[in-house]
Amino acid sequence: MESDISNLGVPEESEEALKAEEAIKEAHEETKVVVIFPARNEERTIGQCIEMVKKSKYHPTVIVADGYSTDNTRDVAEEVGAKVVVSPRRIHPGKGLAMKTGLKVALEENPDIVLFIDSDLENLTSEWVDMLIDGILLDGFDMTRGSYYRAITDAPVTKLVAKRLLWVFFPEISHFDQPLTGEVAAKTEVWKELLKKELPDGWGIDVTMLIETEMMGYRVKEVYLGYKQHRSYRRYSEDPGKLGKMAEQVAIAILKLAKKHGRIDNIDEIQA
Ligand SMILES: Nc1nc2c(ncn2[C@@H]2O[C@H](COP(=O)(O)OP(=O)(O)OP(=O)(O)O)[C@@H](O)[C@H]2O)c(=O)[nH]1
Ligand SMILES: [Mg+2]
Repeated sequence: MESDISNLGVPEESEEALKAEEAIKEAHEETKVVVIFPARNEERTIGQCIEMVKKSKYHPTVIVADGYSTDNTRDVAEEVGAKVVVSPRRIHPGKGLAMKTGLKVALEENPDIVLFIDSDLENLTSEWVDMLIDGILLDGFDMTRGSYYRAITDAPVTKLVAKRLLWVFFPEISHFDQPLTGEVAAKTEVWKELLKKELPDGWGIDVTMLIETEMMGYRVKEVYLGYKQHRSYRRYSEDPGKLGKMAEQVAIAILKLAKKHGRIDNIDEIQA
């Protein structure tokens, strides 16, 4: 039997509930959000990704941090209303340099929250943006990070390098399911503090940002976003060797931070 609550004497919307709803609406309207897409040769997905995030209830502005794409990435991005910034140096892999470049430009807009999203996503929706920002605005975290369900053979560097080395050197951070996620939101204050640190120019940047944010004592939360489908997986699914440079740079980033934070001797405790 279906329950009918209409005649239970409970007011449909109490004054308190209305006030809370109003406060949330105000937060959405007043919060300035910038989304940054690092991108290198992503003409096939960048346009749709930008259009999706623009549908977020937080109405973000969008920056594409381009790493000298040789396809039409920059043109497509501008056509759908993004600002394009190009890294100061042509290096590859250069995701870290692109992120830092985009971040500096984003901070000039005095945002409250800046959010990075990969531009090779094929199933991105505006809810991803909403959920990550809700985690900061409504749940009180300083940084939120996307986690997902992925193809079983996806993310070998996460599984075989990042999570294993985090377990050895930073066990308190090893519970993160996706320490290399490209979807990361944080308050401006956190990004400003991170820019004062030594951040790698390549693939080491994501795990470095996670470790440094945790070491500064900020509150970091993983937000489950559902299934992740992205183009890069197809590039290496037949040959994981294509991820060699990424594996190397992620390992080096964690080892350098282990040294910096006095954890390098943890290896003496580990049986090999
Ligand atoms: N600007 C710039 N962006 C890059 C560079 N390399 C990768 N990117 C972008 O960074 C994002 C993540 O790169 P992917 O190749 O998808 O790697 P990933 O998905 O994080 O890692 P996997 O899960 O292991 O595939 C994508 O939006 C890329 O276009 C680069 O050298 N410069
Ligand atoms: Mg990818």
